[in-house]
Amino acid sequence: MEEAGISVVLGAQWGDEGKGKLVDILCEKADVVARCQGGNNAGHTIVANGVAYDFHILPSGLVNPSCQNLIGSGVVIHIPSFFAELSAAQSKGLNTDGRIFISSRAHIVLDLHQIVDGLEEVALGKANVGTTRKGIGPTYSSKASRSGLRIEELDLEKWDLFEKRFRDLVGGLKKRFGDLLNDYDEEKELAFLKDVAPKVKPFVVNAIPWMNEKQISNKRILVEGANALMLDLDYGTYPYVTSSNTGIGGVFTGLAISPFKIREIVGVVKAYTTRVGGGPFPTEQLNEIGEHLQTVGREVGVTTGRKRRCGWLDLVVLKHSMMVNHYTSINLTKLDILDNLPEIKVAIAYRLPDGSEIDAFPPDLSILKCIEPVYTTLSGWSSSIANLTSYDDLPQEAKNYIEFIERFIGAPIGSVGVGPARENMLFK
Ligand code: 2SA
Ligand code: GDP
Ligand code: MG
Repeated sequence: MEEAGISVVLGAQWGDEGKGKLVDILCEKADVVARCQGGNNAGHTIVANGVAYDFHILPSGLVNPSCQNLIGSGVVIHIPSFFAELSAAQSKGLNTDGRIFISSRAHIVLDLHQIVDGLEEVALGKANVGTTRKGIGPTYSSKASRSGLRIEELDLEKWDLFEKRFRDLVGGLKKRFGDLLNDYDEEKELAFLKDVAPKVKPFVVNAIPWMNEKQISNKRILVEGANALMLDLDYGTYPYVTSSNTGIGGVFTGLAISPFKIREIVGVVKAYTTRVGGGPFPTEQLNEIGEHLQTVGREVGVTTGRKRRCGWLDLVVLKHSMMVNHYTSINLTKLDILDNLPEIKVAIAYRLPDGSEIDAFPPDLSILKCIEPVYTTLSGWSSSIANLTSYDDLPQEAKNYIEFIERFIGAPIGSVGVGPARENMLFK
């Protein structure tokens, strides 16, 4: 991040790899941090100067006082949650004045969308997706069906039009869900939006000229991905995915940036695998290994408090992720969580029921259900690496693990996380 240009940080697995921590480190040298997709389904934990911050919709660049922060056009925003998070950040001592901007094209998540999210999960029988119930899928559905409401519409000067569009959207969903929406108070939500409209306005910018000006003036821009590639609407384990493009594609559709200004695409990879919610997870360990990773790694959802499912590192997943996102380097995180395992397994292929092996991640859920991972076993290091300050001091077994991953996926590992704090990052 020393030079001008754009750095992109993307989750390479099923999320919660530790993107927030890397963004926090990189944003020390950034002028702008931008979110391009997702909403407050994301959850980043940052531990800076002894204070732990949980960010959901706010870009992690708020932790750096000299950074400006953009919630981009591809993001969906639940306004009450935005203000609640903003005041929580302020109460922890962050000065947010004049440092946070919302694209006028970002879509509004209504309380109604959140109710519908729950209904789709339970009443319509999709419970096994295990969404965060933050209204993300229903809001992107409204957007794609052209009935969604954008932030720029929330304006008292054109209130009659907003009210009509709001009532059309609500009416459409009421037709679809009928009595299930009897408890939803349409008038209350509309009154809230009317009241909050003038409070939102100071944050709103036309993000196209805004971002272009930053690029023309050679600002250092950091794009903070939310969720991760295996939750991508097109390239993840569909339909067990979120409703946005979480890969490199979402960076371009969610922000007006030049592909030629991208200097680096950093893939964040957890040293093992976790997943929240339903869906395929070939290397999941429903045994004491999984429990060990869950407990030692404190694998609990930042947004919903759900226990994360845990398993071995899956290099088939990472190769797939690499082929979609083309990482220029990898940040390997939570290596310290593997400290006390005498042996560590990594999946290098999948075996089909007929005994043949595949090394490309299959799009077909019925195939994913019947494959068995093919593992290579590496030696553990059986010592604590949590207080190390130099890459060279890592035990040889840990270096072997890192180099095995590098060779397999064909991208250099530039940094390794050995603890949650800023200083627990070893640069190669
Ligand atoms: P949604 O709510 O429509 O985006 O859910 C669809 C699927 O995407 C998964 N998803 C996530 N997976 C991991 N982490 C996420 N963020 C939170 C965190 C999750 C939490 O940082 O811990 O607190 O539970 C996240 N957001 C969405 C989700 O589990 C569904 O499988
Ligand atoms: P994100 O959604 O990708 O930003 O990740 P989350 O914040 O949801 O989850 C990652 C968790 O791991 C957070 O609690 C971090 O504080 C923590 N963390 C990040 N890197 C490391 C690391 O290298 N070691 C350990 N032990 N914890 C880490
Ligand atoms: Mg997270």
